[in-house]
Amino acid sequence: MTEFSPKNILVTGGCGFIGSNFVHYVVNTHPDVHITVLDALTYAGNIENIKGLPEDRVTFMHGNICDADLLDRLVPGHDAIVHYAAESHNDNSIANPAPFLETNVDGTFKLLQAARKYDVRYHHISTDEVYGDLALDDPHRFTEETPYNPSSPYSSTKASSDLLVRAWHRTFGVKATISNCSNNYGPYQHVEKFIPRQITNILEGQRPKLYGDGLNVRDWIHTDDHSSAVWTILTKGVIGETYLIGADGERNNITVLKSILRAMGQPEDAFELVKDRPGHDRRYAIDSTKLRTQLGWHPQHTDFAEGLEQTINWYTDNRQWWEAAKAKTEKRYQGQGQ
Ligand code: NAD
Ligand code: TDX
Repeated sequence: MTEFSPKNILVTGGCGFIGSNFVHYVVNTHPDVHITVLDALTYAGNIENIKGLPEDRVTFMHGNICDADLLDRLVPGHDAIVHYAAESHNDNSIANPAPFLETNVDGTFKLLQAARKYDVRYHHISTDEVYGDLALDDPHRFTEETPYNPSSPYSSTKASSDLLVRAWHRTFGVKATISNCSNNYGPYQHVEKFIPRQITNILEGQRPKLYGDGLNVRDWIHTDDHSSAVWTILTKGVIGETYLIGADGERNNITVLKSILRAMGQPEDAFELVKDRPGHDRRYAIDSTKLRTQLGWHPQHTDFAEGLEQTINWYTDNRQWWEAAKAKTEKRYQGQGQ
């Protein structure tokens, strides 16, 4: 197998949670690679996430992936696009779906057109949510063969974008791969998401908020393992293929919350049950056999208790990073009864 060795990568959404962790990962592990970050700095993007990285390794471009003229200026000269930029939060997609259609569908369309026009390798970051959900007692997990069945405005726009990628590969020969990953956790995750919301609630003296009965299951993976998987697929993946990324981390929400409470010295029952999310997916579970056996990837950060403790320490030590966003986010949740 000949490996692809990109030297000049365009990373969209590189100021968000997972994108910025990928930028750090590449800077730390591949000294011969230059990265251009294209990010619109929405409420979820923060330039602080890539601050301090060497200027000769990382260039920042403030802009929107829906801007085709900007892509015409930016894409030539890059040998790969890794597309993370998205509206990423299910609850927001229920409150206001429009930006999800624009960024996730139209933005992906614009990037695919640019990848096609300039013949640039394209890797598409997607989610396990495109497959819908599983029952708690279902013995199966999602595989690359599972039919698409998204539930929310967010996941349906991600599913749409995946289908565009498949069509642009088949019809126009775009050199594309797709990865669908499970729930990530780690540093730089926006406080609207489950784990950071609960940690920062406790740090602010508020009780954590659990949706519904708290028995919904998510398949947790450390964001550094997501980064190594994406790098593996970008460099060794077969063009036109989809790879599922997961680290066998299934846990229900109440178990995760009790682990956070224990680790932060709180009683295990110090939380509130709040209104459930409409259409709330019950369980996600990834079978990542294809990625492991065909490309030789394995997760390294599978000690969840240790990863959680590091994440708690990061939010404890970086209050200035999240305090402003926290106030706005909780106001929004309050309006939704959550
Ligand atoms: P995030 O919301 O933290 O970051 C998104 C980033 O994209 C932000 O920096 C934002 O400013 C930028 N952005 C948004 N709209 C843009 C636009 N129109 N043009 C340019 N930049 C724009 O998201 P995340 O959690 O880091 O997710 C990144 C990607 O990974 C998404 O594609 C998401 O669907 C996927 N994903 C996320 C998870 C998860 O657990 N969070 C799991 C699987 C896949
Ligand atoms: O306050 C909360 N209380 C709660 O019980 C929040 C914010 C969430 N939850 C529940 C809902 C989910 O069952 O926790 C679980 C995780 O919720 P989110 O962090 O919102 O993640 P989820 O909806 O599972 O989607 C995430 O993983 C897949 C990312 O946000 C997506 O971008 C990714 O595609």
